[in-house]
Amino acid sequence: MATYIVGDLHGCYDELQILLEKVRFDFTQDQLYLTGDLIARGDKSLECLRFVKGLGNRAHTVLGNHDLHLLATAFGIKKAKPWDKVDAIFTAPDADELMDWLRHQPLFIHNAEQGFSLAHAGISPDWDIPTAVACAKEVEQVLQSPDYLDLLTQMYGSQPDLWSPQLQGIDRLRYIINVFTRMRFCYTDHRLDFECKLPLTQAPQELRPWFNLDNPIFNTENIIFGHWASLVDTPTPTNIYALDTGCAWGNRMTLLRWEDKQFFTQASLQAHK
Ligand SMILES: [Mn+2]
Repeated sequence: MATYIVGDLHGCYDELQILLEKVRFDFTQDQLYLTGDLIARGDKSLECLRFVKGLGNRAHTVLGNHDLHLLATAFGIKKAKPWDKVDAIFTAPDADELMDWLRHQPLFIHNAEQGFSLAHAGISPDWDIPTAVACAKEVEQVLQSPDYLDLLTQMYGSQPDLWSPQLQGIDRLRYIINVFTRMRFCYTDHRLDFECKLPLTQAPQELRPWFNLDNPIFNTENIIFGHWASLVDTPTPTNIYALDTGCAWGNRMTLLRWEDKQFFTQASLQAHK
């Protein structure tokens, strides 16, 4: 049995299949973890959703910002962006099952046995692992409850940008969602920044990637994430695994085999402007 973790699919179904063939993924024994953002940008978002759902308990994904946005769009809260190329999902005969399945996926996976944690964007500089586990559960419970439409309507926005255990209600849930699905840079006082789109080397001095802030788990915990495609080819600490290498942007898809830490990559097959 082997454990694989793949970066954001973003509709790049063919590249995933090539990678799974390359490693001779064993559908009867192996496990596939995914960093979320299964859909949007690439040409085969519907195929990606169906495939991961079809893997059943062999697949473990976390939710990304695009996955949550897809849910909001499917339920009429937001409008689809044409360049996301997700319309085929909404008219598919299995659309309801796919959205129901997606709504039941977690925001965070802590695999204590194999020694890694997985989130789409990252873990708050103010959380330890038990807090991250508990916070993810708080959001998951609402998303899986009859109140999910309220949550999907009110999750948008970038405030509050600083954690406090006293946060309550939608403010608390929005902070948790933003950390797990949207975070990239933070200020040194741990406030989240959502403005800076610059590459790491050009970012203003007061901003740091979240994993460079002073949280002890950022030195000790193996943390795997996606979301930040422009980190491609940027070195990160050895326990910090940035797996989104921008396949949907014409770069490549990255698959990590956890047992021997071997990386497998597949160049994007899509035509790009
Ligand atoms: Mn993302």
